[in-house]
Amino acid sequence: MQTIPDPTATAQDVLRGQRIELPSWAFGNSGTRFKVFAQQGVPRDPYEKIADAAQVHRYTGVAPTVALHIPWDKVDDYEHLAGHARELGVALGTINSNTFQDNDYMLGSVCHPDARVRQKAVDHLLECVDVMDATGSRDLKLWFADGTNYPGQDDVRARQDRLAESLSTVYERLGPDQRIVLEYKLFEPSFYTMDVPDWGTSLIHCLALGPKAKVVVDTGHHAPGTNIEFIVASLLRLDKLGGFDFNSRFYADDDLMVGSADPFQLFRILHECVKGGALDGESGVAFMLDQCHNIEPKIPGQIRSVMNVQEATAKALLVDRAALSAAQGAGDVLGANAILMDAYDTDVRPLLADLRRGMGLDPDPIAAYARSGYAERIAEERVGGNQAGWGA
Ligand code: RM4
Ligand code: MN
Repeated sequence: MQTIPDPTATAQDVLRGQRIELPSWAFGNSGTRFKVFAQQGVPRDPYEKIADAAQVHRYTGVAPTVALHIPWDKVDDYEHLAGHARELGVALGTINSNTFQDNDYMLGSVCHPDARVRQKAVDHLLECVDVMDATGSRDLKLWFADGTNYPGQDDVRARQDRLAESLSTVYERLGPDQRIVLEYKLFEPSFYTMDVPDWGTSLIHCLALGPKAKVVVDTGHHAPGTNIEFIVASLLRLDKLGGFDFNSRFYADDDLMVGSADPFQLFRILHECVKGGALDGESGVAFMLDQCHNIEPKIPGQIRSVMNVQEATAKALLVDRAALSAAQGAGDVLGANAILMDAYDTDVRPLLADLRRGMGLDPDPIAAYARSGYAERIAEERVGGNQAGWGA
């Protein structure tokens, strides 16, 4: 007898294997340029950030790695930090470079007109690769604040040449299993030109570098109304999607909880991921969060974000793809749209609760975390010292 695959069971299999990386900076204090509201129990060093991240993994089961930001997470001994992570059941993930918080970088870093500053920026990126060697990280995530504020301020084309040269020096230094993932951002902090403003520019540089360079799509880094799923489909088609920095935006680079403003957009992105094989372990597509929790508590904020990605993924996995492509092939516009919407309109919370039970987890991660008393414990224990914050 022929067995018909159960779509729910298939979705659960994929969801069980999904991996979502957490940003260390999500656990520190953050805010806007108007005010940073300090919260109780916030980590004071990278060790405590990792301990908090491990809580998110403990209740979701799908977030076993933590991305570091250098120098915010600078420590003397990265192997020791990696050991600490291991003891807590997690591992260190992507290394994020930072060439935007030094006075020397006022006119840029790797694109700066002065060769001395460019060298300083490149040296920092090379140091990040040294960190990757120590932590066993695969990815170096590059985001450059470089750009100009005024027409004529610098030669925009020469800046591209400097960027290409700097990137290729770093690329040459990568080990065989290490990668550069290059992020783009439309505007801010530069307002006339950003040197890597869009996926086309990132892709141009990644193609020139070679197979170990891929594009990162930060969902908050586009103009309003940009069709991000189109970008995702195009990059997957070329095997050039390195990963995501997930977050949510209303206006600009808001860095709010992924899927909160527009869960439908997140679903559409994940639908392209499912079709493009991005959820297969070997795809190399990294699903990372890049968020800050300015007014909500941080650990539950991360748990909620992981759950939002899981919900969008579950819905994307429930799309009846055979029916969809039949409807598309037949030119059935309304039918095809209805098939997609059927999946989106499915309440996947029971499916995910069931998945969690099967993984030996509480079906309600937020409630389980709240019951654990961890928040109260860290508020009591973490007194004295300097709380970590965005930029430290
Ligand atoms: C940037 C960019 C990077 C992130 C920093 C904190 O806007 O999104 O990915 O590392 O912010
Ligand atoms: Mn980002």
